Amino acid sequence: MRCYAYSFYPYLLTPPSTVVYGASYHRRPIKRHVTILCPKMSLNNNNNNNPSNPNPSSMLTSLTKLLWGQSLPPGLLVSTARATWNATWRLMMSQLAPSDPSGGYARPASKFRLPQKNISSPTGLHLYVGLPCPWAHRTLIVRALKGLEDAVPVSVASPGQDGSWEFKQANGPGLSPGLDKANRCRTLRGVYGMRKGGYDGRATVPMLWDKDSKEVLCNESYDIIEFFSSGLNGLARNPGLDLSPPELKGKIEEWYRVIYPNVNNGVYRCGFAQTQEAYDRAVNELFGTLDKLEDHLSISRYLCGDKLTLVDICLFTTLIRFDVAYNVLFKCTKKKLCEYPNLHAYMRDIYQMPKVAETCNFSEIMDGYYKILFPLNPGSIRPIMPTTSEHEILCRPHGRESLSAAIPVSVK
Ligand SMILES: N[C@@H](CCC(=O)N[C@@H](CS)C(=O)NCC(=O)O)C(=O)O
Repeated sequence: MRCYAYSFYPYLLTPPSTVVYGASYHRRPIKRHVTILCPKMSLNNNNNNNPSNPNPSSMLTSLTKLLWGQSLPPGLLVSTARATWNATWRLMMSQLAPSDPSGGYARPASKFRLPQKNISSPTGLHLYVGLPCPWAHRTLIVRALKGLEDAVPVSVASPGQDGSWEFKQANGPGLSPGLDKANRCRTLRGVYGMRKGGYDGRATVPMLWDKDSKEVLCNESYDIIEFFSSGLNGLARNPGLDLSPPELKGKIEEWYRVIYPNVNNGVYRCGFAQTQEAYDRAVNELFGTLDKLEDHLSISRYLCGDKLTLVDICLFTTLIRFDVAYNVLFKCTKKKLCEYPNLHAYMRDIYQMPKVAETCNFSEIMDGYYKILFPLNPGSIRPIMPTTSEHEILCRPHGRESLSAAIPVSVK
């Protein structure tokens, strides 16, 4: 069976209407509800006496009588609606987020990895991203910091109603959703499908495409940022910036082994958990790790000392989404990020680096999470932006310049 970590089919999106009514959990007289919600369904409104010619409104009246008349007590109605909704929710979640037997989110592995490949002529590269996605965001930041905008053009997809990536909007200014500039496809799935041999797996962003060979080079964000950081120096406007210097490689890997499962994927493990136990495990590991990071960042400007590295960028793209999306939608509620002074200042430090703020599009992030992940937010209501994530606040002095890495720090 095909697994979707994000997109799922629209035919599952409309729960039975009984669920909508069943949401009236408060116990008011049932008849009043019926009259208010749909006056035409009034119990005394049956003018059709011919049983051989049932009209839809009399059928509705009978159904209404059955469901909301004396024959179905409210308790039973609520438990029926609950069971129906629960089953529908489980079905939708199984398509949205594959899980292990304990109900924990099991992220599918990326299919196209870079290290095995030999990129002979890096002149036909094209990057596909979506602005809500934290994994794609990593690649945009490294591309910007290294000055690879001309060497690696980008197409920005937006999530369609079923969550799959599309190119349906006219190109706007700067980094905004637009058309597919490399292949003129309407969907990202269409681009993946152009490779020799086709493709029927998950069409995810980020994806690095080779226009010359018409091949997906890579769809794993960490491989792409490593490649952008050190594999394209001949084309980069800022080749001197090394985000993965040899002497820090060990530390970078150590930190990544901590932050990937507990923070980057950890927030998804909270949001996509399908049992209480799986959620409890994920949320404890997430906040346990944030607490450790908060301590560590009180004495170290960046994770590996006084130099920004790839692992900081990986942490940043999760932190910047924390209060606007994960805290609410993924139930990462123990604390907001703004309650961690060091983590918040560290995030501001990176946000204020040249060209980083332009890669953060909060409106796209909020739409991408609240309006697309239907099973987590069936009403699609987008909450108000928290003030602590506004640009002016993120531009406030971070005061981290004075921190030095003189004190030896270990990853635990
Ligand atoms: N391991 C991948 C994860 C990428 C990923 O899950 N991207 C999501 C968006 S945040 C996606 O494109 N999902 C579409 C789908 O699963 O159909 C990476 O780090 O690049």
